[in-house]
Amino acid sequence: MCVRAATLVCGLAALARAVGAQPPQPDAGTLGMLGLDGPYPMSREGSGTSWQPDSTPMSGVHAMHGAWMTMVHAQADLVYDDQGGPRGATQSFSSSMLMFMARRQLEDAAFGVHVMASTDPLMGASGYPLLLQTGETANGRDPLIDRQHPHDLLMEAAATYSLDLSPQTSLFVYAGLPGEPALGPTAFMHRLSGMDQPEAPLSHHWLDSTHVSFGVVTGGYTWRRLRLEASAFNGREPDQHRYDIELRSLDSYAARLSYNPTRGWSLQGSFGRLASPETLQPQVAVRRSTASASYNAPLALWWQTTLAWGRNAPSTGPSSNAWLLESALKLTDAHTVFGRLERVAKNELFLPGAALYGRSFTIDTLSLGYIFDFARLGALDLGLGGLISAYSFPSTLNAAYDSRPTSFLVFMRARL
Ligand SMILES: [Cu+2]
Repeated sequence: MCVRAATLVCGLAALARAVGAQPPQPDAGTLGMLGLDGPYPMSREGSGTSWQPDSTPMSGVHAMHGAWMTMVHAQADLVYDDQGGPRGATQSFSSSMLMFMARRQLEDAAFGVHVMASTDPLMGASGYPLLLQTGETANGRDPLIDRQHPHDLLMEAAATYSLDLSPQTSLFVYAGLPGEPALGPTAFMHRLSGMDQPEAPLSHHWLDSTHVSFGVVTGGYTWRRLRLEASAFNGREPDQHRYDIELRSLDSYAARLSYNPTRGWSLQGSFGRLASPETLQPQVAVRRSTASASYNAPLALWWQTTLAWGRNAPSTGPSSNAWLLESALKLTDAHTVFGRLERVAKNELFLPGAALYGRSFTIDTLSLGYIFDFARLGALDLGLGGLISAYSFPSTLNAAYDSRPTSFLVFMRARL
């Protein structure tokens, strides 16, 4: 191996072997599948190159085709959305995600492919109503407010190559167009604690909004339960044209340290500098810091909880913080309960010219939901769910939002 690999690689390997006494064999978890980006259980891999706890159950359909292992995972929600108060709206929409992964074992390396697509653009450029949500644009001129932008048709097209230096040590590279840089926790629709919830978190643009970045290159080093990785990426948020591929320079960078101390825990801290994230304010750079912990409690079928913090420090204007506590508990094959509690400081709730334009408000929101998986057709689970959200904010916002708006969603879900 050292003949092929660089001296630095061999040096790191020797160091890792020296530090990690008696390296055990790779732990492939209960299903025996190894990750795309390193010799650890595949269940550890979240979105992009992020980690979640090793004991996270894997969904989807797995198959072997010669030296290739493939996995297909899909989810589609048909949602009736009723957001309360004067700024609320009702809308029916569907959101979906189709994920394909493939892994090929090489002699002491692995090659992996991630492809993810979504029919979200069909809901229209302005997405769906979501009270107090901000971020991105529908027309290239006005910011979206009280609405959640749709995701792009192509959410990820990435390849990875990981080189095993020892049974527990590896190097990897990941390149995606689009892809997800090493910034933030596993994205909300991929982490177990958040994927049952059919709406995006209000903290999306503090924690995981870079999950669809048009141009990402990441390199990293994994030693046992620790990973250090760094990315160069295009930090501009996707534009309103949701069917295209956007080409820009890799003007932004990020680095993340991930640690899974036990099978039930996953921790990460990350920092990134987004050179010009917003189309509408291209002159503003943002420094983003995030930290998160996810925990799988050994209760019922599974129970995952995530606590996350994110901070955006723009090059002009005040910094803002977001907190998220999110949990989902699968009691039986049929019954899942979930919830999300967030605190976010938002200063983009009003357009220029409004009296409250530019003012920052601390928003608290709590969403609680339940889904009943009533049928299984082959590998497909069909469910019916509901979600109710309540908010708390300064009374200055009452004229715009009412004092106590409530919102609800009902949805049908198919999941592979
Ligand atoms: Cu997103």
